[in-house]
Amino acid sequence: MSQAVDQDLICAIATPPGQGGVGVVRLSGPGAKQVAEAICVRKLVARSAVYSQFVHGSEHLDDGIALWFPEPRSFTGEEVVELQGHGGPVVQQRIINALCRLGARLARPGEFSERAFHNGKLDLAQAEGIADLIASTSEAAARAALNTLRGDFSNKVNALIEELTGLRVQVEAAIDFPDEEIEILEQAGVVNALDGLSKTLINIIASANQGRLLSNGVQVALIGAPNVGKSSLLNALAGEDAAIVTDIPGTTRDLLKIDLLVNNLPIRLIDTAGLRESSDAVEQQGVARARTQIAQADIVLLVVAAPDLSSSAVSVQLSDIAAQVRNDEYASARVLVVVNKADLAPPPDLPAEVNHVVVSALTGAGIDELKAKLHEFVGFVDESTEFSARARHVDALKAAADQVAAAQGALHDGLPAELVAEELALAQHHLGSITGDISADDLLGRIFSEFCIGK
Ligand SMILES: Nc1nc2c(ncn2[C@@H]2O[C@H](COP(=O)(O)OP(=O)(O)OP(=O)(O)O)[C@@H](O)[C@H]2O)c(=O)[nH]1
Ligand SMILES: [Mg+2]
Repeated sequence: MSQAVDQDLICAIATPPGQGGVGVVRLSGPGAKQVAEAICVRKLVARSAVYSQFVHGSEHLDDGIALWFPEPRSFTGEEVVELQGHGGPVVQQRIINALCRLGARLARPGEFSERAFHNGKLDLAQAEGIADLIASTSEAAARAALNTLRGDFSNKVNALIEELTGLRVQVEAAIDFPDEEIEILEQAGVVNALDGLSKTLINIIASANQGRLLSNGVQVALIGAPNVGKSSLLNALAGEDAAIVTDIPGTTRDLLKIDLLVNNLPIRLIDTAGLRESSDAVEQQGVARARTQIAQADIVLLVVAAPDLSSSAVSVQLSDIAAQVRNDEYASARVLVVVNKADLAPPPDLPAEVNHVVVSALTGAGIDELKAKLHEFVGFVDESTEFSARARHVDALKAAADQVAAAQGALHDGLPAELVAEELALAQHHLGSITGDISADDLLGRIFSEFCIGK
């Protein structure tokens, strides 16, 4: 790893804020033992629990256990001391203050993991696995994140990188023989190997996408005209009365976001103000906010009410929905039409291109089907996830697959081996960004800054 990293002594409270039986303060960097021994009344012993008073000057701060991990056998790869005391915010803050007076500084979010990464203890995907394990909201997500932390995902990526390296060597060797390049490459099995590589990539992309959905979920926005039952649907999906429901059009003004698990798929469900022209300044702002959600959501649930559809203007409304579905405004999101209030009127025949589901938020009819449709929509298959992943991993895998396809195309078209080698080098570059073999500092900074303090 080439990036410059701070190597000073850092400390942070590693346990969650608030009160708890035990609170852990973590110290990492040169002099960690020396500084910890300045507040412990006993000598520390490598990798052993030492029960001690924690004191600073004449002040008795706490009693607890000190654990010293000499470098490099520690989480960060540096000298680390963990002070396990009582889990109270003031007690722990006093220990932190003492450590800072003795020369440590407060760690930035994710700085321990970042150091572990730079010291080769973890690769980038594994470090992200830690964050996803901590943030996991279901057993399945925790299992998948643990697999990533243990290296399951990285091993697959590294195997691909190794294969690509071998292929590049063969392709580059053929560059010296311009007249026989294609024959040489075919004989060496490069064409077949690239086919195999591309199939493997497709499988890994599918697994990584499952992992991404399981760990990070999807944003789903409820959008539609006033009074169609958007808030009622949010309540029905959440199984609680989270949103205000009235028969007055324009009830919802602000966005209401709730996180829920729909059969293991984490969903952030967003209720929005009914879309209509309004002279009310507050409602106008609500409608503007609703529109921003259309742009940001992974899935838009376009809610309509069955009785409105069976009115005389039905055909106009249906084509209007179809037009909305095709509208550019919804382009990046996937739109699912939800025909609500099916208890009041028979559902209309929607045009085939309109992906829809018929429900009643009032009676609960069709809600399970809606949930299943959400899974189907994002291609999520519960129980099939091997490892956790993130959108950036899926993007990198897809970019690598595109380069491999370009290399296959170049070979097929008889283009010079230099070009094939170049495409393969780019594919390798994209894969390397997953594990952090090749990473820009700003990417690393962004990833680690999203970690919690003390991790
Ligand atoms: N019969 C019936 N009534 C429903 C159903 N869903 C919602 N309603 C009623 O429709 C009215 C409007 O419901 P809301 O959930 O507030 O509608 P909304 O789309 O959030 O409305 P705004 O926030 O004003 O945009 C309420 O009186 C609900 O009880 C349904 O499936 N069947
Ligand atoms: Mg509402």
